[in-house]
Amino acid sequence: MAYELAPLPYPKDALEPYIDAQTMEIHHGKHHAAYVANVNKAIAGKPDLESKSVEDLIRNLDAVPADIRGMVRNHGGGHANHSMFWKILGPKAGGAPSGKLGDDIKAAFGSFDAFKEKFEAAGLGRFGSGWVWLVVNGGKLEIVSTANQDSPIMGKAIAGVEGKPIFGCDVWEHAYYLKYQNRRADYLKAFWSVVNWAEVARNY
Ligand code: MN3
Repeated sequence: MAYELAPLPYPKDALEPYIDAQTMEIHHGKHHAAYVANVNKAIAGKPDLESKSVEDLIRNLDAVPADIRGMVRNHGGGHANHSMFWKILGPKAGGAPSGKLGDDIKAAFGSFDAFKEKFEAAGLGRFGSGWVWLVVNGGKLEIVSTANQDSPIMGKAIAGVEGKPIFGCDVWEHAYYLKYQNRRADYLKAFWSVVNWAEVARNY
């Protein structure tokens, strides 16, 4: 097996009341687990692909045979995206980023509040399933959104956007529906209370 599902870095109820334990259990234990199982299945028996990190695998989808490219894009993307997602969340988190990241967010977006507003708008504006990201693109911080399990690291030709993601928010209904139902806006507002800015700063 090329990839494994890492355990959540905190208990499944650690993000309550913002993200509920049942959502975390199903999201990590079922959805993310399925992405791992399916990308492993797609690349099974191809050691040149199995030896790559999942990020390297999805960064160069041209190197993936056409008959499994769609599976690798969706499930490899899902594995990479969720692996980052669990880490940029955490209990006793939230607040505002400090240091260079905090300064650069203010410089790029005007203020931390203006940044949050723009990020939430991008999350709300994603029709259907996808992600909203903060990326570094050409040395600049940008907010972008992708459909399905596409990642900005797949590049513009595939994902429609590019850049190195430093954090993102999953806006698939499976990320919030049990607690928030149709209220994606409320989920996006609650998300700020569980962002682990120390981890985001490390990614930056
Ligand atoms: Mn998800």
